[in-house]
Amino acid sequence: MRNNRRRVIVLKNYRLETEVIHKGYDSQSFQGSLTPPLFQSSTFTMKSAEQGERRFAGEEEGYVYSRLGNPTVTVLEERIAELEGGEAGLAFSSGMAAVSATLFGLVRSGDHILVSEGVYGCTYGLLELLKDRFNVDYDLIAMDEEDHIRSYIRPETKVIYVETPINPTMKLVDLELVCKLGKEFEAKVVVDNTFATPYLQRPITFGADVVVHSATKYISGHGDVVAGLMVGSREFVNEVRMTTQKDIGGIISPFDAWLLIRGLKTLPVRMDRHCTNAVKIAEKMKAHPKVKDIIFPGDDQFPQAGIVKSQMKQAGGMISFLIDGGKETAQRFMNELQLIKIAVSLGDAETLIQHPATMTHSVVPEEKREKMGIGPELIRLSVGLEAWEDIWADIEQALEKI
Ligand code: 4LM
Repeated sequence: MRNNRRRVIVLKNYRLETEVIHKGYDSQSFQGSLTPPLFQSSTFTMKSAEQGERRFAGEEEGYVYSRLGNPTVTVLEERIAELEGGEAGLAFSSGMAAVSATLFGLVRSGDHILVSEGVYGCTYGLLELLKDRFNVDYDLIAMDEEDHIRSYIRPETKVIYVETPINPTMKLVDLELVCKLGKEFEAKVVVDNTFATPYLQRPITFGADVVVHSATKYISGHGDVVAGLMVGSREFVNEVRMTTQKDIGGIISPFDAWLLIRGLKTLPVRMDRHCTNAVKIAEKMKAHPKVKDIIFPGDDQFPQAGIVKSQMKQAGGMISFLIDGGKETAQRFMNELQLIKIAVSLGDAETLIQHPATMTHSVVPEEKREKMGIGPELIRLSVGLEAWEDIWADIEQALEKI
């Protein structure tokens, strides 16, 4: 059996804003349908038993079964590969399916993973699972200083895994530095690009080997899909497709792929709006006496402003902030909000707010959470697409009440 994907006409040399709309799809191959058709089919019929044999033997291209490939999913995979600047893409049923299939594809028992000092709570859970059940060790470390990173690299270090910006502390990782060390020590660099998206940051252009996404977030953009994506070399993507994805099975449904193709078309315009709204909200928050601190890469006093400049187009739409008074005050503030929704996830049209210590990162033990910078005062805001004045008015009225 081999990778059974139908080839579509490949468009070349367009800008990202054009590729999000056209890449990986030729309408004339699909009876002129402007939008990619939804192939809502679990399996694909063969003309003959011999054709079935040839396809399973990998001697003939063509779709076989939707766990191995589906024409709607192929459009999405080719599109995300182009946007990230990688050779090939792979779609999954969730961000965690993408993260787990990638790590299972890269490590073996006895290996070590070096991880940025902070990752999404379930990624932390996966690292613990790998450690407990499969003897894969890991270290969560600050990746600011080259010597510090070097001191943690061992002969068994096979992967450097980073989020940048980190969820939810908004710290950044210098991708050029990390990729340089990855090459030197022959460790694969995996970057979770969920918060930035390829519109704001393209890790492969800095030398990263693999990019993963929770496509549930900005890539979908509409809060109606849970999905994941991965981009890397054709060799690695094919290997994952035919091993850790095929045999563990975390594939995307054709309908969810179709929704992501639709969502991607507006990614650049949505991201511009998320970013400009976030700048406005951050400015207002910073000036408010009840806000103790904000952590926002777009703030001119952000300690890693140099990294924003060197590797990001804009600072993104996520703001973390602290208000005095611990968990109770944070929760009281959230309960006073009227327009802004209390919900995990991010990158949707609606502004969302959550309390990482008790929500997305509650699985991380308190001591490690504190080390990552996730205390009870920290609140995470995903700035939506509404009028920024309305978002701010809601925050302001809630702050007045605490
Ligand atoms: C959240 N995040 O933070 P799925 N990588 C990053 C993430 O933020 C997430 C995932 C992977 C949140 C979900 C509730 C940086 C998720 C995992 O949820 O499996 O698509 O992605 O609010």
